[in-house]
Amino acid sequence: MEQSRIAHSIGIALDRFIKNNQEQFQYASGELSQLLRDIALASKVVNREVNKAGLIDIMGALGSQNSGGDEQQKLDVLANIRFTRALTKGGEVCALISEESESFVDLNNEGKYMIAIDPLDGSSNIDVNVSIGTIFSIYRRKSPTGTPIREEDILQKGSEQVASGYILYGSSTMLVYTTGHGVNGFTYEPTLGEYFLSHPDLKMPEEGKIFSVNEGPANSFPAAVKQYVQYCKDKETYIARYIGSLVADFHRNMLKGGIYIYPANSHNPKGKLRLMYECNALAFIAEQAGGKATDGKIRILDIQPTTLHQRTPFYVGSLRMVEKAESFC
Ligand code: AHM
Ligand code: MG
Repeated sequence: MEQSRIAHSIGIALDRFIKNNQEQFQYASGELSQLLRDIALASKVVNREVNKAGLIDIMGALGSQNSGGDEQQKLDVLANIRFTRALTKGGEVCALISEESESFVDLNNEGKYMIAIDPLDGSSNIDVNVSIGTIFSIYRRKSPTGTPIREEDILQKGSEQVASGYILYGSSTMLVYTTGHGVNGFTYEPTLGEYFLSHPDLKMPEEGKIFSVNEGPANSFPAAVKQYVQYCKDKETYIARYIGSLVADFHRNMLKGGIYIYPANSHNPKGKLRLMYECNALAFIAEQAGGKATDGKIRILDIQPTTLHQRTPFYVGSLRMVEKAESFC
């Protein structure tokens, strides 16, 4: 395997890391670097909102408004506004697709990149003080800049991502991303307002012991999934862990070794998770860290999307565990 040339000094600030490694980007024009900085900046604002989420009712009761004079809004809507604003101001993005918007948002015809984003994932955990996350995918547009956005710019396969990442708002806030040269994780230092490299060249253990699946709807899982889940339970060394926030479950499994599954069930015949702004980004990171992501049969990054909000069954995590799960399908 080609040796990664990315400089990995623990403690280096994100901005400097991006600058030092700019030549690693497929298109080293500096715009992708700026785009990553815009995302990091918006995430700091969202992090601030997430951290004071518990106070919103108290402040709301006092009739307070935020600094912009806006009414207090639900956190996921607020996060969508923060990221959209940051990406609009940056000017590098031609179009954005988001879990929060029905159709794509046309931002700037001169922009070279298309972004797919879930601004705040883990909706059931937002109001209860449990870890949540932001997930993003970056694509290069296919049509020439200056022309109207076309469907081919939007509906790209995951294998065409030029970068992807996530922000985990957990006991610490972390930003983890890849540009196709390995995966690096940065931890946020809130008093300095800066991300610092804490997890250089992240590798997912090839084997693991953790299986993460919501077994609530297990009665309506496909037979193969039922069998695989039973296989996991029969393995005495395996343990079950499920937060219900994709980023948090994925991140834990990436560090400790494990598999995350969201299969089809009777409520969600194609699974629950969205291909374009949940699964593709994490699939790219998993593969870059030595793991694997599939819908049970097809590599996630090879699925051709046909609609923005398309759902897919999702199996992601340690290579051997995902291979085993796939063998049941
Ligand atoms: P959301 O986009 O409404 O937040 O749904 C996605 C979330 C994932 O973060 C999580 O893994 C999954 O839904 C949990 O679903 P469930 O509550 O059905 O287990
Ligand atoms: Mg989501």
